[in-house]
Amino acid sequence: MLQNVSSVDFSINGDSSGSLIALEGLSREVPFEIKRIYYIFDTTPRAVRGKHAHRSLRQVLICLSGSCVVVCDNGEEKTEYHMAWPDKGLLIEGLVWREMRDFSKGTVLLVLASEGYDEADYIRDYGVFLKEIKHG
Ligand code: T46
Repeated sequence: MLQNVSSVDFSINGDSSGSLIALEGLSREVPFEIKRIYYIFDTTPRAVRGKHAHRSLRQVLICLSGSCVVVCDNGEEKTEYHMAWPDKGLLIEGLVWREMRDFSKGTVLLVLASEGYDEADYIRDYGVFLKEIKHG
């Protein structure tokens, strides 16, 4: 695991009729107040999304259906996370460049975010990302 990236297991409430996972903000699973929820779906097989970092946003990514790969990069090393389980989240905090790719058909990637949408929080240029990592 890279620094600022961690995997979180969710408890499943299940019985013979199916499963249910409940997530609340400010909990072990989601250690921030949830201010925004969005989901990515209808992706094409060769799509590569993300390609940015966030200055202060904290997020938990959950692959509800299908599968994809999230590549996280801290400017020195990259780690690939295989996402295919609705009971596992990927918590990303701090300056981490992320890319999402290898989407299977029917993938739904849910994201819980600590803040509303703010384009000023995005770093979309990899050179700028490296500079901010080095100089803060
Ligand atoms: C992230 C990864 C995991 C909005 O209007 N509101 C929103 O809350 C979001 C997230 C996006 N948008 C607009 C901005 C773009 O015009 O939707 C369009 C697609 O957004 P973007 O190209 O940033 O999507 P991804 O899949 O590359 O990245 C998203 C999040 O933006 C990002 O925060 O970490 O998912």
